[in-house]
This record gives sequence, C-alpha cells and structure tokens, in this order.
Amino acid sequence: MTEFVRYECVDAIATVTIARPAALNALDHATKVALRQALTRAAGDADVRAVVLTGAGRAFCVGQDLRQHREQLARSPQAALGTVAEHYNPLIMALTTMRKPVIAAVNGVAAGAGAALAFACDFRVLAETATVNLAFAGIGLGADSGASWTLPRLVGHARATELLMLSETISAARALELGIANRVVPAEDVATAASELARRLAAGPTVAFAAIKEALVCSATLPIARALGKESALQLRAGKSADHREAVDAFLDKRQPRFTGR
Ligand code: T3D
Repeated sequence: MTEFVRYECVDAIATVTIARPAALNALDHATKVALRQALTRAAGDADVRAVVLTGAGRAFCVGQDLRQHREQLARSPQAALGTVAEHYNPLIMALTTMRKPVIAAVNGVAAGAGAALAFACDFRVLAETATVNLAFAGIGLGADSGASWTLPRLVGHARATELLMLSETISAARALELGIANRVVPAEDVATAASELARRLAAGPTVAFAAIKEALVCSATLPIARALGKESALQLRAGKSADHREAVDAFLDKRQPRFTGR
C-alpha cells in the first residue's frame, strides 16, 4: 500500500504489515497515516472478513518513533503531543470498532503504542521470542493509545498498574500467563498460526462476531471514547514535563535519565 505499511488481501483475509524493520517498525508520521488508511480499507471492504496485523523483521512495533518525536517536541510540543488525538486514538478506534475480527500476529517486540495496538486487536498470537513492554512511563509519559482501557480488561487493574508503572519487558510465556496472549507459538510458526485463526474466523459468522465485539466494548463501565479523551488530556500534561523530554533525550543518548519530578 505504501512504503511503510503493506496491505495484502487473500481469501477474505487482509494482512496489514507495519514495514519499517530498520526502525523496529516505530511509528513515524507517514507510517501512522498509512496504517490508518490500511485499517480503514480493511474495515470498508465487505469481502474482508478477518484482518491480521503484524510487523516486518524482528519487531512487531515499538510505538512512537522517538527520533521524530524529539525533533517535533523541539519544534512544537503541541504538535508533537497532538499525535495522540490525531493518530493514535483513531487507530485504536479503527481496531476496536472494526466490524470483523482482528488478530495481532506479534512476531517480535511490542512496546508502547505498539503493544497498545496489539491489545486493541481481538486476538493476540505471540511468537515464543516476542516480548511486551509498556514503555510509556519509561520515557516519562502516562498511558495512551487505549492501553489504560484495554490492558486492565486483559490482565486486571493490579497487573495493569504494575506493567504500566514499571515498564518492564515481559516474555511471551508471561504474556500468556497474564492473559495478554491468546496463543504462543514457535517464532517460525507465528504467521501460519495467525493465518489459520484468521481463516477460521473468516469462515465464521461475521455479523455475529461484529455483534460480540461491539457488546464486549459496550460492556465496559466507561465508553472508550471518553477513556481515550481522558488519557489524551493527562498525556498532554505528562508530555509537557521536563522529565519526559529528559527521558526521551536519555533514551536516544543511551544513558540513564535524570528525573527531576518536574
Ligand atoms: O506525544 C506522543 O508522541 C506520545 C505518544 C506515545 C506513544 C508511544 O508509543 S510512547 C513509547 C515509545 N516507545 C518506547 O519508548 C520504546 C523504546 N524502545 C525500547 O524501550 C527498546 O528499544 C525495546 C524494549 C522496544 C527493544 O529493546 P531491544 O534491546 O530489543 O532493542 P534496542 O537496542 O533498544 O533498540 C534497537 C534500535 O531500535 C535502537 O537503534 P540503534 O541503536 O540500533 O540505532 C533503538 O534506538 C531503536 N528504537 C527502539 N525503539 C525505538 C527506536 N527508535 C525510535 N523510536 C523507538 N520507539
């Protein structure tokens, strides 16, 4: 579809691949736009009955491209932080409101908004070698991309708090124990396992699946649009902090951050 997001449709299954492998599929502006276009295309194509979201190379997706983010923060913090409302929230809404099942084929590391994209899918098939890291707090940010909404529903409030606040990398085996992963398979089988599941779902009652999906979303106490709005507001505050800038600088400079609490 574009240089950074591939779109293939075979036998009623659309496969959307985030394809910036040299950057571990980090999401820069162009990739976010292309990803949304691909998801919109899959949602709007009545011939597509299941969708697989995956990454090229060794990563699934490591979230926001922090190199581009640092440049944008220096130019215009407002514009940099506006990406949550402009790009991430619509991506999560596209996945959670898509009237067909979406499977995340998590072929490698999923971090930050990349992990949140997988959480917003209906199924997660992880490679044994994949890892998950809720990287937001590690760079001085709160949760975004729906992670504070989807993650507690997968693992419960206490574990979600731990994963979000400690930003520790967890293995695929741990993700399975916690309920983040539906299946864990050998790395070389992840695409096949996701395709098999997609094939099964694509051959199933698509309208019923859409009804189940919508019912599950509505069963939550807070509508996702309001939860996302709240996240965006809080993220704006954290994103303007000195500690956020310091942590982004520290990450890219490969040193420990010096947090000042401001
Ligand atoms: O306003 C807003 O923008 C808010 C939006 C926020 C949404 C978010 O997604 S916030 C979270 C952003 N993501 C992260 O903070 C993750 C940062 N990455 C990591 O913590 C680690 O790289 C991983 C745990 C994901 C993987 O670790 P590992 O050891 O497998 O790989 P590595 O050596 O750390 O990274 C390999 C390369 O990828 C490295 O580049 P180099 O040295 O080979 O040139 C590293 O800098 C680069 N990389 C990894 N993550 C990102 C990245 N480059 C840009 N952006 C990244 N997110």
